[in-house]
Amino acid sequence: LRWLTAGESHGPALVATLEGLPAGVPITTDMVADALARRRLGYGRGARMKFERDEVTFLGGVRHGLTLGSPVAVMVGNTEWPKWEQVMSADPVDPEILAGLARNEPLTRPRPGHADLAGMQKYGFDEARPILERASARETAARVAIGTVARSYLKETAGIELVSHVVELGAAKAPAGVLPLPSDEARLDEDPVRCLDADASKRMVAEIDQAHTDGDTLGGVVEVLAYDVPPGLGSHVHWDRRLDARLAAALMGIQAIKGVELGDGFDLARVPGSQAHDEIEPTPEGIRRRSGRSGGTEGGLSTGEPLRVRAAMKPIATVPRALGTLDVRTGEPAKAHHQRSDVCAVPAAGIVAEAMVALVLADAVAEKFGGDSVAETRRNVQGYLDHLTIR
Ligand code: EPS
Repeated sequence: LRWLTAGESHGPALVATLEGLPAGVPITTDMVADALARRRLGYGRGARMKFERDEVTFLGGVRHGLTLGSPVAVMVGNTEWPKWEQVMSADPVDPEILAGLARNEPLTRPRPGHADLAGMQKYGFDEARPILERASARETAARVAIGTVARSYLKETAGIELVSHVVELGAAKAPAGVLPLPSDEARLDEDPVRCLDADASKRMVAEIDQAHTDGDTLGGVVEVLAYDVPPGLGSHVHWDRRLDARLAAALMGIQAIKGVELGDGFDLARVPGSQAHDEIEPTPEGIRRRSGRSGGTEGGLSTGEPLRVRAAMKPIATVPRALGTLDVRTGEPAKAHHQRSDVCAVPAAGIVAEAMVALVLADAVAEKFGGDSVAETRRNVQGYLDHLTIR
């Protein structure tokens, strides 16, 4: 698969293209709109999530609710655009008009933790707008849009289903070992922080309320699970073919993610080998692992057990209680600019992480099983599973 996104946070739209999926994947505008609506949920999101809408339009690759096998192009329109038409205009705008716009005030006090400063240095800008517009996590809407197509492909061809939940938010933690199933999705989406445990959810909401009062922001940890992943996706033969490496890169590529774990991840480094691995046993239903510590990959290959990956999100960098920085115009110490921000976007990060895991798995399924129609890919998956010599 190949995919790309383009678009700025306050531009007219985000666009994404996805190439390499077969014909016949069910996808509709409503399916993408529903996924985008899930991304906007979550207690602690900022004002923009309330007044802005995501408008979905397929521009190519889909006809009558099914992919055509041609590149899929989708546009997520930004209803805020009329307010930004001059500030973010692609064509030159009369400098006098721009000078009169408060929105166009140069952002010369870079926020610590955002791409602002290093981006200005690298691309030679004297203010942060041209950097933060693209660095913004608004771009994840485009990923969720194509992630929805990838997800439909996984379900149709291999029966793979995904679910995510929030396992930590600030200092509040969900109890370990409680894993949601895909059928828990509606229940998770109803929870203000997308946490399975009601008591932990209350503590997470309280953490967000406290951070809001304190003029602060919070991060957390999300976990994505994928069920019915066949054994043998990815490969042990080379570093960049390892499924775990591809998942780690994809999740680390989400704005504000600072850590990724496969299965029990860092905890595995703290226990002896006898407690770190998943013992294998033959059962009447086939080969099983007795535990899921590895997160469903061994040696860079999927094992056939549920896949489990975690991503740690740092707190939002636009901190209301503004952090120390400099004003690049004067070189003098200053407070970082802040207009508005989310207190916490961890629940939304779970939805984005699902999209990234779906894209990585779709890539791995397409690579292993090929096929130009959903029916052909499905036959290939079934043929592989039917002819596994060890199972
Ligand atoms: C973002 C900052 C906020 C968020 C935005 C991501 O936007 P603004 O600076 O306009 O208030 O609302 O997220 C989205 C718009 C979105 O759709 O997720 C940032 O700096 O990353």
